[in-house]
Amino acid sequence: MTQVAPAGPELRRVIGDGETVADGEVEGLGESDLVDLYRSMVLLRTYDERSLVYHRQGRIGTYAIFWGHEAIQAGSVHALGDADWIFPSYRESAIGLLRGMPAETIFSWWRGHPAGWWNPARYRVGSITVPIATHVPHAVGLAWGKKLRGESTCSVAYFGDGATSEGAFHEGANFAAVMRAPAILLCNNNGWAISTPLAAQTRAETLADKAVGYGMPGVRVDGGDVLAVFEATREAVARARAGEGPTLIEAVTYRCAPHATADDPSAYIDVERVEQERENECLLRFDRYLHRLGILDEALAAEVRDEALGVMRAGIQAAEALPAPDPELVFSHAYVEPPETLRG
Ligand SMILES: Cc1ncc(C[n+]2csc(CCOP(=O)(O)OP(=O)(O)O)c2C)c(N)n1
Ligand SMILES: [Mg+2]
Repeated sequence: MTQVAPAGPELRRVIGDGETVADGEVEGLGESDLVDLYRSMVLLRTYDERSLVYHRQGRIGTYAIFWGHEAIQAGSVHALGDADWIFPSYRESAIGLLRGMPAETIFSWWRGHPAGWWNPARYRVGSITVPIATHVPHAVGLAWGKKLRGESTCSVAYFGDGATSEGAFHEGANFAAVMRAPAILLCNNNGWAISTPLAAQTRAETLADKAVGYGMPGVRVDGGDVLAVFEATREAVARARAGEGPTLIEAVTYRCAPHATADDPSAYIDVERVEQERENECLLRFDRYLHRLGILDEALAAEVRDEALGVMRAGIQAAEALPAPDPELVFSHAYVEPPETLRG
């Protein structure tokens, strides 16, 4: 039987704190699975930290930081099958790395280079969506289509707390429930929609509660606990494959970084809270858990870190070595007949 460490009335957790809260475990996850999960988290963390540096060096454009959200991304992707589809928002821009997408491709996306476009079918990863929540109906439509074809594939849409106030979220969630689409709606509740706090966003007590209105299960997990996210997603995937329809997962976390590199959060953020949350961030928690189990030591951690750094260095170099794109491309897929003002 799976054990879930009790901590907090509703938030599901597996990882303890090494002191008063005991560690749980997830049934079916062996040592090598745990190390794989760790590798994925380090890869994402390294991507994110390097991206901030590359932005400051002028090597990529405005960048949406996901520091502290790696557990949500890695935990959920590891619970999927290879054929299942991922629909990321800008906050999950590097999630394709977990599907074998080259770092070069994602760096190119942030550089505004066409080499950053990919065929979604190749990795089963939809394009990075900047308009809030518009990919929720896409993910649900794909899942429904797969169901109509008799395939057992499911899809996951990633979006934020702010997205749950959007019409597209409502349309997607309602449609998913009505059609019993094999979709997982994964909300990263990081407490902020740019400078708007959750309390100014909704009167709902929890975002998982919204699931009730659509007639689907709503699950609340600790978004800093990679194993809790994994387990909740695995259950949602099993429901989807069994024909039981969609699940809304609310992964509760906290945004410890600016919304994006163009944002100055000092005007609205609670600096003390950010410091507290940074001390309890997801990678550190999983790192300590693996140390307690005797699965991870400094040598392995250093090897994983170095490997990820190597991937990033090679990725940015490859992206920078690409020839400049043809400016005509901006227009070539936009107009059958370019308007007079654009004809040169
Ligand atoms: C349809 C739409 N409206 C407004 C915006 C501007 N905008 C960009 S990010 C953002 C906040 C989104 O917050 P949330 O859904 O919580 O995601 P997070 O940034 O926290 O990951 C807004 C309103 C947008 N990108 N798309
Ligand atoms: Mg948010």
